[in-house]
Amino acid sequence: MSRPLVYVAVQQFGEDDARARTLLEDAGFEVRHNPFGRRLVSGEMAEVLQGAAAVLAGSEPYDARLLAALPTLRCISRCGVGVDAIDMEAARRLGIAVYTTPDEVLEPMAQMTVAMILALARHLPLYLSEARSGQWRKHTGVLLSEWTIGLVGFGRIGQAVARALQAFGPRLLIADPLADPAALPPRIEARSLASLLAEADLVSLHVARPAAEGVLIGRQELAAMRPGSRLVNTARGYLVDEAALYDALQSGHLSAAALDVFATEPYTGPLAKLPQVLCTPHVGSLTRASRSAMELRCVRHVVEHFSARHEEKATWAGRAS
Ligand code: 8YV
Repeated sequence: MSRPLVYVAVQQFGEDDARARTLLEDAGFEVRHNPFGRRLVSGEMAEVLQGAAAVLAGSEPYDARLLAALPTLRCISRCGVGVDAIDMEAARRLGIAVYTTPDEVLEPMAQMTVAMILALARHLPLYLSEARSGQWRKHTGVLLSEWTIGLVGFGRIGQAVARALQAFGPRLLIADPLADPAALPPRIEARSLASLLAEADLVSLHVARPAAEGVLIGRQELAAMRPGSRLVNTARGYLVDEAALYDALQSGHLSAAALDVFATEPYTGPLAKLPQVLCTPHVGSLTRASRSAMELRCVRHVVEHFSARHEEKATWAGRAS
């Protein structure tokens, strides 16, 4: 009887903290790691994941066809919170459990977002680029208390960002059709998306909207933003029309942007060349402490999934239909 195989698809695993790796090995699983040093791509996944009982998943795509082609797969444990790359309906139908690490991403995401907002408030991307070309120029910044900041999406991450921002005293608006305006925390005002875009000096995205629903901030929404305002996106790249954003920045209608996520990653497009744009490689949740906590939680979900269900030996060989 072979040991159940856990495939570690996430790229960084156990780099700063060996506890998750040890926990996985001590639990008796056979462990195989993504050897490519990059995100898995859909064309290779059916082969690479064949025989796996569980996968420690990053943001690579798990569509219905792939899931159906992996008959031994019982559990997808995301090292992260978004399930937009997983066909949840197919997973449910096929009896594949999906787990995420929602608590562990809150603090790093909030801190990354605040870091990006502060960077734009004080023109840090611009200084970086000007210093590199030998320019010594001063640009007057703002205190966050001078700004109206609009948070699009007020789930747990949006709320964590709002709490962190309140230390700096900006006026805070939120747009979220699921948020009850009567139940909002103090000093936070609800708006429609259109009103928020028209009022905010900076708009930050925190929505868990699937790619299939299309772009949220397109040419029209960018045009509706205040002249000179800014966009921060730490959620998902497909939420923003990147070509329209580039045009809005080039024309000066938007004065700056900070982007951690892109429609296609790794991103090599023109936004990265603009001096007023801060680009980071999808690292919003990546801090030493939070990564360790995410990895541990991610592994615990797998260990608990299999031990709680007292899996019959026979089921390792194939999913019961
Ligand atoms: C990455 C994220 O998935 O939580 C999410 O949904 O976007 C990120 O945390 C994670 O870093 C990949 O392991």
